[in-house]
Amino acid sequence: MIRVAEEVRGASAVVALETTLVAHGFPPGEGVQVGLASEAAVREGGAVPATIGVLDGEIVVGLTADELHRFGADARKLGPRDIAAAVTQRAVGATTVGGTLAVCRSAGIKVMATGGLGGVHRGWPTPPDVSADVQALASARVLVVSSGVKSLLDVPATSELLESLGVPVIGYRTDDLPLFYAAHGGPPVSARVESAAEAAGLARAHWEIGGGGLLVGRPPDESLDDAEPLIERALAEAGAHGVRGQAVTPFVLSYLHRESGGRTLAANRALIVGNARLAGEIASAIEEPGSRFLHQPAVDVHASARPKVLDDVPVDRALVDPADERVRPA
Ligand code: PSU
Ligand code: MN
Repeated sequence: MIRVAEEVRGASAVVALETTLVAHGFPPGEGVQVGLASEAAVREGGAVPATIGVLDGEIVVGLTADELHRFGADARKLGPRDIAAAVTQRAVGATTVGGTLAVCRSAGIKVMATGGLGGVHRGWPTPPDVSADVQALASARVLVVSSGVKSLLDVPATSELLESLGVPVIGYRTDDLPLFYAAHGGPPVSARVESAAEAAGLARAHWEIGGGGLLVGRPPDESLDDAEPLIERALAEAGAHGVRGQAVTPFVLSYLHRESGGRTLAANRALIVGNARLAGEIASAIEEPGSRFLHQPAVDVHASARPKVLDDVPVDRALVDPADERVRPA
């Protein structure tokens, strides 16, 4: 049921890429160009790209360029719940971040790149729309590089949900989560890294202690700071047209691309390709022996979690009865 391209099978450092943005994130024809440019960027970063989608009754890990051209606007959008149906019904299926992560889990791929993660929609619980991307990320041992979460969402609520689910939100050379088009202004990240190697070390440490997915937020190189009023208009327009569920993102993106005179389109393309390059660098660094030890103090969770007053208490006693120790310091 899963066909893994030969080059992907033989590679140690692999970056998964989704097909929803190819099929539904850009005007016809342009998504494929963005997909191919992302693949080239992964290679520049030092890894092998594996673009994922469903074709002819198979989950394909590592689509060829010819196959990628079949992912047009009529492709089904596949979250994790939709993959099996697309396989058995032999549909052309474009995987979202969540759908791609579900495939990464079975294929053993550790890094993925995208534009923006899905999350909690504005106005929750009306509509009660939370992207399956979030749960998929929490449960897959995959590091996702994005420019934060999609700007049309409730970004602070999505950040809170990621914390609840134990997903580290790492800022790549930033202290706050990028807002997709805008480089800054999101909620604070849970840790900041300065390099791909540092991100790789942090991911390996997270997985060593049994953790699942991680989000690395990379700010776009050129910040588009005036998109917000346009996003609000796009969402109002979507509501007025009764657009719901999986159709919201494609509707809003094409509205923005049209109304901004192509500025959001150029920004979206550039940030996706930049994220793919960084993901390539991180994937290749993850495979370096010893990357876990590059920044060991930053992941010494016990040291930072222990209350100050317990600093001199032997570790085993501190763990047995910390509350008691606080009253009667040793
Ligand atoms: N970000 C983009 N373009 C996109 C998406 C995100 O720049 O097309 C897609 C991703 O595939 C993401 C999906 O997984 O939107 C989330 O959709 P939903 O909110 O319906 O789960
Ligand atoms: Mn949704």
